[in-house]
Amino acid sequence: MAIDRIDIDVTSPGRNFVTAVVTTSEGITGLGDATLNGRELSVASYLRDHVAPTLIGRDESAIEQTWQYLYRGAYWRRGPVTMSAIAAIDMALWDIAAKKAGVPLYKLLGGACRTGLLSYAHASGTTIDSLLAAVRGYVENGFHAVRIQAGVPGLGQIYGVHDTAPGETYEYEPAGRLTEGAPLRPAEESWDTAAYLRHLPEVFAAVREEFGGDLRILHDGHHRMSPIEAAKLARSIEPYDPFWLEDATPGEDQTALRLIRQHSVTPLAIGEVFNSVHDYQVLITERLIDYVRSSATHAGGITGLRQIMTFAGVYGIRSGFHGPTDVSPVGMAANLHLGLAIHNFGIQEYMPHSDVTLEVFRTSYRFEDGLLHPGEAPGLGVELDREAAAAHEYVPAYLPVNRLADGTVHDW
Ligand code: GCO
Ligand code: MG
Repeated sequence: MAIDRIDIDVTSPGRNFVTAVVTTSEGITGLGDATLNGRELSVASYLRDHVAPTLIGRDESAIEQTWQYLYRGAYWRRGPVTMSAIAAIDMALWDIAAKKAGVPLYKLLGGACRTGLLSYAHASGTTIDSLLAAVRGYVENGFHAVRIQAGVPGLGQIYGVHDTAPGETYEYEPAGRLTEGAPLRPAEESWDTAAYLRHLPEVFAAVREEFGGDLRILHDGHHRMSPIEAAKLARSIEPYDPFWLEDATPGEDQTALRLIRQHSVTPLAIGEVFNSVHDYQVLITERLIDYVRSSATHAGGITGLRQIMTFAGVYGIRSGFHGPTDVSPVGMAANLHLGLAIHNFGIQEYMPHSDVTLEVFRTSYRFEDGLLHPGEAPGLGVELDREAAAAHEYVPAYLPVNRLADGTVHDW
């Protein structure tokens, strides 16, 4: 058996997704997610123009070798575009291998280490009251862990904040779709770190007081703080027992986390923008983090993410895989199968996709009593309705740009 055909599908059911569809000479099809938010077409071209033609006729069961061939063979290593492209092929080959074996993928990865995956939802509100209402909705829906993001007095629209009616899940979508005829530019948001640092401990205090000690409370700093600001925040929220503080500082400076660690015992999570095990070298060996935030989609697929988790496991560091709506249902399924099969699973982010997305990508994963499970369908357990997908054409969409009050561009 060999790889016979590779199609790269770009579709936009509510938001953009890039999917590699790999078909073998026996007619088995595997799917891989290659969605890179705001830069989708560059990965599609990387796959179509530079990867797919080199793989036709190769043994589809040589998954590790294909990964190394694409990684080492390109000479130019790492980077989000390359690693998302490798991820898509890798996931598709794992999907094929598990379909051939007739088992859900987690069984090929070593089998289930647990009955389900503890998951966290995104609760947010422009005010503390609306945030509390959103948290309540998730708790009533069975979540034991909730990420909290709140509006900051004096600032307008900021990352991750939106009011929802109680019980309603919010399909968080920071990438703004550009309307025809309008200039092809990202939206702009404003930021003030001092105001945020003053406000957040109050937000944590309110949620902890309202929901008691059992609820796991998470927060995403979204790369906005300097190391000393992050240390100050990590220390100021410590009394409220946070489950984690995510992306406190921009991810590319691994040594920044040393400073946060010197001042606080708040658990730290980082890595959604990383794409290889090398990005974690200092963080893992110096025990500067507690959770790995990568997803299979952006970190070289199941093979790449498994490398990271094996390395992290040596240091007792656990997973907290990235699961926003810009990781497609295929990428989400890959995260779930790996999460079920590794010993050092921690928690899984869960932002449900919209109904229109789920009409195009039919999933078999399920959520019950706060736990996600990848399901028992062979392979990844996701089907792509290619006809339905073709009806949703790509729409340019970009993540916002952040500015300080004086116009300086700040990390978003
Ligand atoms: C998260 C992330 C996302 C990112 C998005 C960018 O923790 O889920 O920060 O919300 O902003 O994935 O594409
Ligand atoms: Mg994040």
